[in-house]
Amino acid sequence: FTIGLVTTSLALHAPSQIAASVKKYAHQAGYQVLISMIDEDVNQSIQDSINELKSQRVEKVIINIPLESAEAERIYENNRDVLCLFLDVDPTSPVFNVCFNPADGSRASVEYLLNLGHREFALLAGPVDSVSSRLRLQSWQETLAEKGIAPVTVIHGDWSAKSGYYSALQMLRETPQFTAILVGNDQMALGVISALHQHNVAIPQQVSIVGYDDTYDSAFFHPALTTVSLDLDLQSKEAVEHLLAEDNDAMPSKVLPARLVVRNSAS
Ligand code: IPT
Repeated sequence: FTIGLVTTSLALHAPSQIAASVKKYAHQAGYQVLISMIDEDVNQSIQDSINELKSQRVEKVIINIPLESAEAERIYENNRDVLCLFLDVDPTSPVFNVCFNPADGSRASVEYLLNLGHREFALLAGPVDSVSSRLRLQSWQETLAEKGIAPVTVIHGDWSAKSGYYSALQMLRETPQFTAILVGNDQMALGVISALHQHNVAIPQQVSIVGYDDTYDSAFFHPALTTVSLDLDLQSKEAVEHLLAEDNDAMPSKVLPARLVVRNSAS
């Protein structure tokens, strides 16, 4: 018994945590996991990966690649002979998915900073072509707009710590009036923290930072990161359970909550 996992880069912390948890829960259910990692050239290579898995008799596949709903539907339509479950689509998409609510955690983080008195926000989002990145950014912006606040700057990174580092340097150079930075994931927040330390900007006394993911390392950043927590282990568990269910109609798509975890990087 084998299930497939088609995943984005495992150099990223969240997808690698998901892969580890998918393996764990699949093994518990008596299944092996074949992992196919793709990075670029997304559309073509997702189909290549699925074909590769099909040729190894895999009939159930978890897809952790950011996909707009139309793309995910196309993949579903072109692969009726395998059961595909998506982990990184808009949860309202009609395809079979187990995803996080993109709005609740984003909203909670903005409201937390507003209640602390912040009004000058810099936004560091993930890549433009990631659906999760887009939805997180959108709900930050909506929550700020409800209070009549326009962000000081909006920059896109690529999820890596390196991009967080260079984005923070750009913010300090071009729009240094911000008092808080909302960051689209914890790896970029790590880079932001490094840049601010280097420029002797005190966190959280001068600038507050809120991340997103709460991967295993985030509590050990300096300062410990206040962040939106995604229970990636739970997402993986639910995904395996949904995929292996006897009756998939009785186990429809599921939306998981995200919540703010308060540590020391915002005040
Ligand atoms: C999402 C992470 O939040 C982000 O940090 C990045 O690793 C991204 O994955 C890679 O695609 S989690 C995903 C299940 C929405």
